[in-house]
Amino acid sequence: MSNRLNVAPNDLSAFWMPFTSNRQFKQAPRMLTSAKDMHYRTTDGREILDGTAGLWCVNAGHCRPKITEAVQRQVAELDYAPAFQMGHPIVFELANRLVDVAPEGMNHVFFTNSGSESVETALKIALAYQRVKGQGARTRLIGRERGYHGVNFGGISVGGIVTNRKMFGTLLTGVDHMPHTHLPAKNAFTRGVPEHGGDLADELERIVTLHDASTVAAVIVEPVAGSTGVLIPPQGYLKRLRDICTKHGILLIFDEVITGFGRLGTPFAADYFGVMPDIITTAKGVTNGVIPMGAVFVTSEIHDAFMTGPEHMIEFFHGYTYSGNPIASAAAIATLDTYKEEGLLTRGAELAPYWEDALHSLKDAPNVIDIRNIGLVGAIELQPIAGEPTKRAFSAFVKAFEKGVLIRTTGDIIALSPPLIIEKGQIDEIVDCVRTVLNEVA
Ligand code: PXG
Repeated sequence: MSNRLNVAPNDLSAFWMPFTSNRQFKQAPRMLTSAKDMHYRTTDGREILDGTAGLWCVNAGHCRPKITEAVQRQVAELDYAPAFQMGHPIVFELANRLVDVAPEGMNHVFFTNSGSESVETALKIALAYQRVKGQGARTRLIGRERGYHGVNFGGISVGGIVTNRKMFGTLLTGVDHMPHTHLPAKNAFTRGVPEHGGDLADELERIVTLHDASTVAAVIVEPVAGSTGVLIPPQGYLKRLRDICTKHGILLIFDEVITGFGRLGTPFAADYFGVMPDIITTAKGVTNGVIPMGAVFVTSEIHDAFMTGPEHMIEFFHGYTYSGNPIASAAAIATLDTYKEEGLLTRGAELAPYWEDALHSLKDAPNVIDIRNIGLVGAIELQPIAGEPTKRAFSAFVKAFEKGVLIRTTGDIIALSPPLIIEKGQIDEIVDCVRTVLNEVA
């Protein structure tokens, strides 16, 4: 059996891989067989330094014993319990533990299985909330260009990534989009929060005026856009969005699927920016990526609005078979324990200056047209090869993997988001490798 895990399977065609160039991958597969702390191991026995925390989720590093043991214990004790009209103690404990680390006022949690489901759940809570408050005409949702909110229909409707939308019909109706905030001509090579572009929040006021506030339910944004290449909100931008939403009775949703659980050096991005939304979506880091789980946080104001009517009635017609699954819950509690014991929800703040200097040392590397950083997130934007967009960055990704470092690319942007346990020497290793591959793909 273990032997089988150490060789490449001889037929790769059955598995239709997600967000992957299937034909190219299957000609030269990159296979991972095990992991420990900051490293993966490949089928050919090489160690790969994880510069991306898996897909932005393995915040505490890989195969952490406490989490592994919690999952093993739980699967042997209570594997599954019905999620509707039944409960099990672990998920209630988890909800309390999550509320403790969440921003002030986020007092209730709805469980899902992924970031995409958290987004659908948040949008549905927002629409239903407006309706239970007697504001049933508020049915519009506002997202942002270049926003990524997962791959389900609500998420791609409010999302702003063209390739994720254009094949899939007319999507949700009643959705509008604010402009993105990426202004390289003004903000290139900014360290941390960019100076220019805060006034782009006023576009929300314009859109709300166009549709009339009485028709708008909610605005959803990633506080820091991740998938689209690490777009950091300009100074004052998020606060202005908050003020406009408050003024017009519109709910503000922060999609913290990436920024939640310590990525910016604070527990949540809402803490980092000092701006409180009404709803926060999370997933990924909630279980350290070990078992699928998402969690949507809401204020008491929102939760309590649903707790009316006859007590035998279901208050919110929504939920998943695996909402608050016992094994995912156990993984999440052990993950929160690990974060707490090792101070990981704030460790990014200590490392951020070193991370920032290391990344910006790449400024003079070939074809680098912008570098962005915040907390333990970074992006290096490359000049595309003329007529062959994405190719330069993808070649850099493949070469870095061959040299033993996992990076992530989107378009011609290299995105980095290592586990929060990274050491300074490993930051140097990632940056040195990126420098080497940028020379090779020049
Ligand atoms: N919202 C945000 C902000 C995300 O970043 C999702 C929702 C969807 O989560 P699920 O669990 O349904 O995938 C995400 C996911 C990348 C990358 O490399 C980013 C994500 C997923 C996979 C890859 O940028 N973000």
